[in-house]
Amino acid sequence: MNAPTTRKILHIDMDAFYASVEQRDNPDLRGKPIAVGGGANRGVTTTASYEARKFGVRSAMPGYKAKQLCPDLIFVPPRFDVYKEVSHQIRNIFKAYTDLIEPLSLDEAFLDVTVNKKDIPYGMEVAQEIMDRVKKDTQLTCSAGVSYCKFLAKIASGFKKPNGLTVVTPQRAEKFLETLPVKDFFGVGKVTAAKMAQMGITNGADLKTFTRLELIRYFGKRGDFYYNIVRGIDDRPVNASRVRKSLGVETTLEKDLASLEEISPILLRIIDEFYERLQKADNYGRTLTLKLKTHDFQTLTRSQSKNYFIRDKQEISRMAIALLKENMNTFDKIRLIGLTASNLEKEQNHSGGHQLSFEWE
Ligand code: TTP
Ligand code: MG
Repeated sequence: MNAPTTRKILHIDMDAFYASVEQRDNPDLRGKPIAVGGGANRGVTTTASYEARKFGVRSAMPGYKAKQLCPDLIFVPPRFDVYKEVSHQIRNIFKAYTDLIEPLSLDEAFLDVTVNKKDIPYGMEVAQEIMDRVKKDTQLTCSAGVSYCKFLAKIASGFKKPNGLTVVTPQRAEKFLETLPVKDFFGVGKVTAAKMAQMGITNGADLKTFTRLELIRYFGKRGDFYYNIVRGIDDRPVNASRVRKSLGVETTLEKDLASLEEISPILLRIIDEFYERLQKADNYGRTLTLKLKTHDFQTLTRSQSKNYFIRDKQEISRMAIALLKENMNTFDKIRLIGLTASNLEKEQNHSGGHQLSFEWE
């Protein structure tokens, strides 16, 4: 960990995000225990205000249970558009410092600020500036973790919530990890934590007594990861690839085709593949787009949207075939055909798509 190669990684996470937005926009809710979600009788809580958390109300808790724990709990329906708007605002603040931003959900992201647009030498200073700007622009607070790798930055951001800033230097990393309960390790879920407890592993120091091979034997591929992170080794880059906004399948035809009779069987094959793709991703869109490339390389796209996520294969088929039929007279011959779903359910990982644990594989 020589100074020149040491990265500066930030993890920024909004505090009680949906609940704080609701309390910001409705003064009557301030200082009160609120839960954002379906209500006492249906659905689960997406998140709770700090006042409600004192009673044990948590994310993903059934409404009736939350109400049992906190009888005065006020349920507020979610307003995803507003959360998305705030998410854009904070993303724009991040962009003033770096383009290496990896969003994990609407309210949370990794930033690599080793080299940053303002030439600020200390990660902690960047984090403090970002926290101040978030507060100023959104009237909301966030917490930040600063370290030399993603794993430690993520854990650090949760350390002094809300409105907290925690730095874990390379020098402090190993000691920090030794005392950290394994259940708080980012990437150790409940099942793994229970298995580790059975093996006598409760904190980082316990985990360290196992060899790499032993951990691989017990936990498979993840064992290797555990071996490394407990030693503060995590070289994963901040991955600035964009959040998936569409899912699609397309194929270039063996020869250019002109008639509905010729194109239809190919479209049916595409529909099969497309549907399989959506199922595998467990992600569906509200918009279906038919893409055609003409023999002279013009791209035509024709879309249809619904106000719900289109999950039914027959409906997808009907829509796709109708889009093709309606547009048969817009080209002579085509050389490529494809189908895309957009306005995806899990576009931004909110609600059902929230990323509760991190994936290493
Ligand atoms: P988190 O950052 O996990 O939680 P939070 O911001 O509410 O609270 P904290 O201060 O502990 O960070 O999630 C961000 C938002 O995502 C949260 O406000 C609501 C939503 N969410 C769900 O919809 N379902 C869930 O299971 C979780 C955990 C969050
Ligand atoms: Mg948060």
